[in-house]
Amino acid sequence: MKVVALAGGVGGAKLADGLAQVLPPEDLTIIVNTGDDFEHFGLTICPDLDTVCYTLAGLANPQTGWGRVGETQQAMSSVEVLGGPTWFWLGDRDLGTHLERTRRLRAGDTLSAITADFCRAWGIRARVLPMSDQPVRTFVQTNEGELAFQEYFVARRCEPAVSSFRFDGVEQARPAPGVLDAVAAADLMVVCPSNPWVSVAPILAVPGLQAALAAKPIVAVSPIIGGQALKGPAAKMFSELGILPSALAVAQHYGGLLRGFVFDEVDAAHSEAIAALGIMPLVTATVMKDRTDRAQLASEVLAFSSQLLAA
Ligand code: FO1
Repeated sequence: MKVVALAGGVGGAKLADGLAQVLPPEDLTIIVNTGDDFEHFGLTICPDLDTVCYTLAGLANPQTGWGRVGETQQAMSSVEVLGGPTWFWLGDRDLGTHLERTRRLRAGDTLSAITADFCRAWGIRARVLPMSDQPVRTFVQTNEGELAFQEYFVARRCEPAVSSFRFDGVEQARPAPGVLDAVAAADLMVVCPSNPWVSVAPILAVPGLQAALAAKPIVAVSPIIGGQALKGPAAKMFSELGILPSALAVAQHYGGLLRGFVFDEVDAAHSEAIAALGIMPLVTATVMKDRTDRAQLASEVLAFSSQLLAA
């Protein structure tokens, strides 16, 4: 079964790793949000791409989910002594990724070509594609005005209340090479348990993506468990947008896009309401504490999807 996953952030990266463990590499493409990307110290930082790649390569920091395991902190410690900005912390090995990516972007290479080369170097066999080679930058409208995404997320620790989102540059963006072909060839699309507002929405906003997806069976995994996000501001965002955060709210948010929806046992009471939306529910354990849990959830998503496709 050829699978295309949409991912961003730590939860998305974990399920992507589960899918990579159980699918042949040639059957898996992961399309990653680049709306979180930004320029810092003159470098292009792509947090979601790096989180997905480090996770697939077994290089991710298990404590944070982002950045690299076994990091040293010499560069930022040095910046700190000099009074420079340390609000966005870059470990030494991670910094090497940003240096080399930025060098190649300046030399005229595309983000998708660079990502493919980095994946090869890191031993990642599934295909990882940025959603677009053109820059798209998420901005968050808040009660304190508009904030660039990392300013909101890291510098302000998601404290301001959100009212809407803007994906700057998205109208001019095109799907990265391989994205539309992968979607066209896919038997199944999986929306990973990523933040619907700031990880998945930017991908869906790339012109041509929604139209390509319209004909495809799509199964999403809920990032909301028992009314909370395991990590990040997804539940807080739902509340601030006037929506009670729940697995049902996520299913309603994706609505007609979905054929199936996978959500946690603690939310089993939402099954009927989700089925009433015309979306097939699957209730299972969705918390991924280790690599085995990731593979287990991925297997269940695929088995459930096979049933859906056969029905
Ligand atoms: N998140 C933080 O909360 N604080 C940081 O200092 C930080 C640094 C960082 C460096 C590289 C990277 O790839 C990600 C980093 N993140 C950090 C996480 C990241 O900003 C967010 O998790 C994503 O953008 C949201 O998906």
